[in-house]
Amino acid sequence: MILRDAVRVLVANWDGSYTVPSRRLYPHQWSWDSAFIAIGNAHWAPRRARAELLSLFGAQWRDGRVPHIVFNPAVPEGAYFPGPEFWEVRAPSGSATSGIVQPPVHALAAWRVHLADPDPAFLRRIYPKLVAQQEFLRTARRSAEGLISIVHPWESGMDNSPAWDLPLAAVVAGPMGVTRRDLAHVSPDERPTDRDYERYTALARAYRDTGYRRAGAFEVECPLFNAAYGVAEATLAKIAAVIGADPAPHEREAAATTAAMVEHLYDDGLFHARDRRSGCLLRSGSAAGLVPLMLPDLPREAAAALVATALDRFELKRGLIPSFAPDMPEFDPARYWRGPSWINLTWLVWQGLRERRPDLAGLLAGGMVRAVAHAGFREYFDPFTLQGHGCRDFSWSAALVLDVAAQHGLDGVAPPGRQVAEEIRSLREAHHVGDQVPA
Ligand code: 2M8
Repeated sequence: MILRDAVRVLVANWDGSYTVPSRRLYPHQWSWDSAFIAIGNAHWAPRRARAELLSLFGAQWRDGRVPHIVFNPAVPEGAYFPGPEFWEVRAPSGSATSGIVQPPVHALAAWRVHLADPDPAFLRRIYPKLVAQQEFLRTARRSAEGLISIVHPWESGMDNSPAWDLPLAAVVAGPMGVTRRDLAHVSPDERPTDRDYERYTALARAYRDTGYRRAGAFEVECPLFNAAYGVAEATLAKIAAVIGADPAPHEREAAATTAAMVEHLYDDGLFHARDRRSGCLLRSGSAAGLVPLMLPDLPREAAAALVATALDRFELKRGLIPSFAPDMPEFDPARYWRGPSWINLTWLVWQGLRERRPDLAGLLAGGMVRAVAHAGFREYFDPFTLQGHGCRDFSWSAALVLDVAAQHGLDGVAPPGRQVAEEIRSLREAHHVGDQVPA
């Protein structure tokens, strides 16, 4: 059964204190992957879920930044490019890391872990780390208008989105001079091109050469990233209330973020990225623009317009959100972030619809379960045929389907039936391993 198989994937990808996204393609710890994985693990292995987040935050930098990769020293340098020798940096803990970040979905993850298995001591421990993560983004990346920018497509998590084609074209890059490792595991037509990789590498190298301080040619305000930042503040307010801290500053910050996003990034039924250099909206058809549905105080009219766009341009009724709108010429149902559906992106939109439109949330819950039942825990899926693409046994596909099943059952009907609840309970007992929470 699906839930048992999901746990099998997560057990196989567990590395002692965190979970690799994929054994071969991504053999280290990734930042937002760990957040999604913790959300799924919370239902059957809550200690493991807490360990996952705490081990990621163990590599937090002094400036509060949470690096997008924490490298496992036991994995050979050649197993992943760009590895630690490229990034040339260590966290205060001594771990080799990258120097860029990913969308801050970790406060939400910590909260969901707490809801599944209440533990105020865990919340007390992780709260200051989550606050520091937000503080880094405010200090290093926020404009006077109140929006956070990213300095590399990898920071968006949607690395190869057509939304980045224009700003990326401004990056001057020579040949990479190194071998890509990803193509040893996945077909080239499902991954970025060499030209993209040359630019990714040039940008990351330029940022590294400023000591990870100054943005290079690429600086954009991404709606998914800003929505994650705003949701993190709204969630920190809830966490603060549980641990006796003051929720008010977080509530104010969340409201200000939503207001700035609506004022500067919203147009015509979708949120768009904005190029910090030119000040221009990067009007594309990226599903990142639907993620602000998660903002609790998004004005009603904007939410209704996003729902209409999701139904119309993103064909929500099929049950999966394509990463890029199928009505756009750049749409490609199989290539990385240029069209295929990802479970995490669909999950984020599902999360944004649960209270607003439970009927549509149910369709997405059913769609995510159907995709993995059809193709297995693949990295991404053709939104029309459900054909699986990218790597196999991908951790967040397994983790988030577990979460969806725990909330919605396997047929998209909330609350889940007795059978699913019992299945999850039995998984919890069968796998209740004594994982150690890092000191
Ligand atoms: C993908 O990104 C990495 C670089 O960070 C890569 O292509 O090598 C993205 O899908 C990203 O969102 C994800 O976190 C990472 C690991 O799953 O893989």
